[in-house]
Amino acid sequence: MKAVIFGITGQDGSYLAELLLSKGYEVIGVTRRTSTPNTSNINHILQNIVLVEGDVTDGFNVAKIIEEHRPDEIYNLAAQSHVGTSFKQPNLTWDITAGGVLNILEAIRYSDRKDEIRFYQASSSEMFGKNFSTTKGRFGDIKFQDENTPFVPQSPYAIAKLAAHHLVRNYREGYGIHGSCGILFNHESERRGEKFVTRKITKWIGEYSCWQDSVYSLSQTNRYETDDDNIIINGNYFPKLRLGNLDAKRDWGHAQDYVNAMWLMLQQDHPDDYVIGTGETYSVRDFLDAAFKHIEIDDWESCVVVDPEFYRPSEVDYLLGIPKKAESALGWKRDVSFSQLAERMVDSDVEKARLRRSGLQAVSY
Ligand code: NAP
Ligand code: F7E
Repeated sequence: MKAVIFGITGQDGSYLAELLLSKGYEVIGVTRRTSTPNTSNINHILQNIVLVEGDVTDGFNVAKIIEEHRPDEIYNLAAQSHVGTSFKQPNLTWDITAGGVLNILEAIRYSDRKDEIRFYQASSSEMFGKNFSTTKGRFGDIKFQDENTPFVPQSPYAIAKLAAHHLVRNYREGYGIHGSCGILFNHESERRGEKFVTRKITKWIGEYSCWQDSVYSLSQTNRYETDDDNIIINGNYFPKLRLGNLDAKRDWGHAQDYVNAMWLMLQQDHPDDYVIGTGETYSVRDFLDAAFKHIEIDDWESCVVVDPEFYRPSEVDYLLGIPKKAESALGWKRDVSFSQLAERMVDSDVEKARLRRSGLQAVSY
């Protein structure tokens, strides 16, 4: 089997490539030209995959890649995927996140292998926006989202994703394309982009914990104080962690579990859309609790500054995905819990910070 992955350098692309290689696939990864290397997530598998240069906004290029490589499966993970950035660069977000999908669908539609190709589109829980469904629980109403919850997107990113989602449905119904959409709730990992809130937190913890060890080791008598923006130990300054809305609630899983769902969707005879989530929701505060607890800090409030810079013009307050359909139809289940996720991310970032400080950081070519 042969698969093309658009977005292979990202978090999900790298885990999906590993999964497909483990199943014996030939993997073709599409990467954009960048002025400095950005293959750190896939350096360990570069020998086993074929990388081709491409950009989903270039329709001719997309069609040529599909024509030349003749894949059985195409996974579109390419996107301008940062919600905050989508408010600052809405046009770019639209071109990549919506327009890019149209380019892939058109290439499949006109391919002589249209009926053989199976297509996965990375839809998002952000499409639900402010909306949720409710059900009666033991202690009152429970709010959740599933395949029947109507979409009310709240950002240029979510609107672009929803356009793409409807395009896939339209090409499925209109042209018989085998296209499935995974409506994935937040999933994170040791490879998560550093500007997403979980990784921003764990990266800060990694750097801080190494800095703290090094300044404590210089003196017997330690003096810990803080000012508005810094933590000060023995006269050495470390900038506090600056975050936005700490009350937003998300359904956070581990990316490794979620790429398995993508593959399972394309193994079905009939294309369909599936919600992938954990059925649990936690606030940014809860993530801070879990992550700081792992390095034995209870009062993370003294390390964090709430900065309006990181607030969004419109926020998604509450996400909790019910993956019942995926569990019963695909046999999908997640393995990594919320606290395991936070702990794995902290451990990885502490280790990375140690390597950076000791000058042993892995070099990427
Ligand atoms: P990510 O780490 O930001 O990866 C995005 C990938 O898209 C990167 O490989 C990036 O390449 C590539 N890309 C961006 N613009 C491109 C373009 N114009 N042409 C070709 N490639 C382009 O995102 P992720 O977390 O792995 O998520 C994968 C997909 O799932 C995305 O579509 C995202 O929107 C969606 N999604 C993510 C989540 C989540 O919680 N992670 C949840 C729901 C849906 P560069 O390395 O060159 O930037
Ligand atoms: O924000 C709040 C922020 O940027 C989570 C993408 O993968 O998942 C992701 O989108 C929450 C939001 O992820 C900061 O306001 C507070 O409420 O980590 P995030 P996201 O916006 O949920 C969905 C499913 C996708 O599809 C997307 O591609 O955290 N928050 N302080 C902050 N967020 C960021 N980034 N930075 C902060 O300083």
